[in-house]
Amino acid sequence: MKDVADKIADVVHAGPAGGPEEGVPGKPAIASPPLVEPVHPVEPLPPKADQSGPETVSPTGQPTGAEQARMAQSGAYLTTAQGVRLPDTDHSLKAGPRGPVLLQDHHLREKLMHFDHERIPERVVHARGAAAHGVFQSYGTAQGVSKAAFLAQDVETPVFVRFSTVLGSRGSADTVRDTRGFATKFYTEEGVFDLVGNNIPVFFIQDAIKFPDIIHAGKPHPDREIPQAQSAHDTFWDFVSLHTEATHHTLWNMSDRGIPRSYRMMEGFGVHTFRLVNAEGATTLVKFHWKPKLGVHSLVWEEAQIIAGVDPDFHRRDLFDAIESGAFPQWELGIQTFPDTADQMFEGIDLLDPTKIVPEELAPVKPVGLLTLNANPSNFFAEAEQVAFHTGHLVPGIDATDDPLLAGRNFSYLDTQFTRLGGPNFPQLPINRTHAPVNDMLRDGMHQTAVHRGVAPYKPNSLDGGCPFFAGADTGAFIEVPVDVPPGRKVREAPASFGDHFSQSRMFWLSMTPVEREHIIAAYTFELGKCYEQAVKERTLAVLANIDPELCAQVAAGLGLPVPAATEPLADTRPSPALSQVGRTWPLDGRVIGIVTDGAVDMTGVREVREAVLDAGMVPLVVAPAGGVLAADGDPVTVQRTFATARSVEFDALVFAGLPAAGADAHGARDAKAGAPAPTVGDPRVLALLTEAYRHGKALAGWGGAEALFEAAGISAEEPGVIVTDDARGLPQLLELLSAHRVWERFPAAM
Ligand code: HDE
Repeated sequence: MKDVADKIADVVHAGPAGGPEEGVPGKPAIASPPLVEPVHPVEPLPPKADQSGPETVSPTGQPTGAEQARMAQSGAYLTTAQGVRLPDTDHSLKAGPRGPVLLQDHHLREKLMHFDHERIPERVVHARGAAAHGVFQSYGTAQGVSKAAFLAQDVETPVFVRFSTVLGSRGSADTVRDTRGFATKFYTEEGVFDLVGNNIPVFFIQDAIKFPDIIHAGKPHPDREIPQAQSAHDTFWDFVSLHTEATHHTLWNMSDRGIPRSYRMMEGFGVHTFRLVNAEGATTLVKFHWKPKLGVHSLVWEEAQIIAGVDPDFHRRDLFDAIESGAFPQWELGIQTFPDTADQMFEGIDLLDPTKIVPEELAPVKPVGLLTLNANPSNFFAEAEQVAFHTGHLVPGIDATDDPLLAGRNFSYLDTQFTRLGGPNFPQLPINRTHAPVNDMLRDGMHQTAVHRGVAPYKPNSLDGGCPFFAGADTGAFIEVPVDVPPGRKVREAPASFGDHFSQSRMFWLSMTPVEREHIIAAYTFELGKCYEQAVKERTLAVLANIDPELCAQVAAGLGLPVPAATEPLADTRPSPALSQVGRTWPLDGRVIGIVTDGAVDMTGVREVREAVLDAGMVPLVVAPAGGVLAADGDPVTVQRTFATARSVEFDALVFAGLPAAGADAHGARDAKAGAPAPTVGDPRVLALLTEAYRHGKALAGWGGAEALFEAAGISAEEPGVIVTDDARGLPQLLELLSAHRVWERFPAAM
């Protein structure tokens, strides 16, 4: 593990302060281009890793693999799009150096034309995201319930996963309070299967027809187009307080689940109930879960807000750095299975209602395979931006149910790709292309890149020898499972069971630990505190009264409003402990430890802590008054953050490594190399690091002047989560604290 963590430390930077290690490891240094190109360059060598294999085309006539890569970029000369070599791209063609630009400059015209069209519409929802390639290794444990080939024993399937926020635009911050998307494309041997899920297991609406309403309400106000990527505004709360089926999802958003610590530490859920079909044709209803190996962890709200300013790309960077360094994030895919009964209910829970979960205590999640993300996109646009997910991309063995939300999604996702990707041929884009042979008889259309062969793209035909042929009835997809369709009349109505909007909201609330409840209360108080409309706040309080009187009373107190009475009897429901994120311990891989030093007093201690952090699979970042390399007494120690560039939110714990004790020369001491003021109890930036980390429930350790520093910040060395030792030996205790994610006893000091 040490190697991996060491690499993360390097990737996680070098950073702005970086010394000689600055830059992205793994990437060869790019030499500055010569100012004057040689007049007669030698004939370029083939690209370094020559991927040109035998020329291959897919069954649809598209180039694949190496051939495809060659089409993107080849040769060492700059050319036009037509492949004509260019001697100059810095000057437009003019009638004399000061003369007018000439219309005949095709290179100028082509260059600007292409640039002007570089953007495609961003996704109408989930516009902001990050993605990675990986592999799914199946355990074979789902074989009994699904005949899907990728779920058979020990099958390895390439995957591409895109994580996202929902409301913000493409350039918005990562750490906003929002639901997160968790969409996975499985390139199975039987075709593409997309599992397009979220990090919250329920949805705001039960019927797809309400999707534009909830999204219009959550997006910025139409007149001012603010706020960006926020739910803390009137239109959102107006809608969810009137449309109470949104209560359960909104409560999850207001919980710590709305501000994940990392994409690597999020659960994922398919949300809807799907139907599995096994080789014998027997059906089982199922809910999909992704369980992160690193556990489920969140930021605290103040941390999330600060990060949105100091590092808006926090989640994107975290995912990229982890993968780049070899700390590959992993999730187990799990399934909850239910008998496929005529009523599609389980223990009184309507399986077709996407605002409901089935508690894990009632239906355990059985692991069926392991997802490992092991490669970053090599081109963000081509992959993360152009990937097109669709709930209708199903393979034999997995089928949709009559969940009305899922039905609407199956209809909607094709539509969005026409606008976003410019036509019906988006499945031909490399990232969307199936790894199974394609012979689809779909032809022509905008951006057709395949050169189809044959003369008879219709069935039946004799001119192409009847080709392509049908799959056997038991192997093909979209063979409808012969389930009964309930008889009924055409109505615009929902079943009565969909009318229960509060019982599971109450279950969620009751399942939270006290500290998680505090966070929920603070979140509602903050969000509603940002609203202007009194009626909206009052109506939301009335909704909260139907979840829990304490929740309602506390939020009302925060808003300075009277506590309304519940309009419905409180649901008699039992908690589901599996919903809480607090109380368990988790692996520490990839956690980031800040080691704050003055660069002079105890460099041996700094080295020891750094080593121990690496040994534990975590990432040590040395924080010093100025950048560079500290080498006062032996092996050099690279500074990754300076007091100017460090902010507590980047760290999971802080170690104050032998800083000068109080009373030492507070501002006069100088770092030997950089000549910067040494950190002492007096440095306000060190105090800010400390007090923020304390408020956010982070473990703190130190020796030397640490105790004095803690005291100056009003933090007693006796408190939980504070470790003061004589030297660098406090680390084992620190690791124990970290495995619980935060020092939970310290709340409600921070929210
Ligand atoms: Fe989506 N959703 N959605 N959604 N959704 C899109 O498709 C839509 C819903 C989810 O990383 C869009 O390609 C409707 C539930 C994710 O590319 C769009 C309805 C869940 C992503 C769309 C829903 C999701 C999307 C926008 C109600 C969780 C990002 C761009 C019927 C289970 C995928 C695009 C990515 C994206 C429509 C409801 C998850 C517009 C109409 C429920 C993770 O087609």
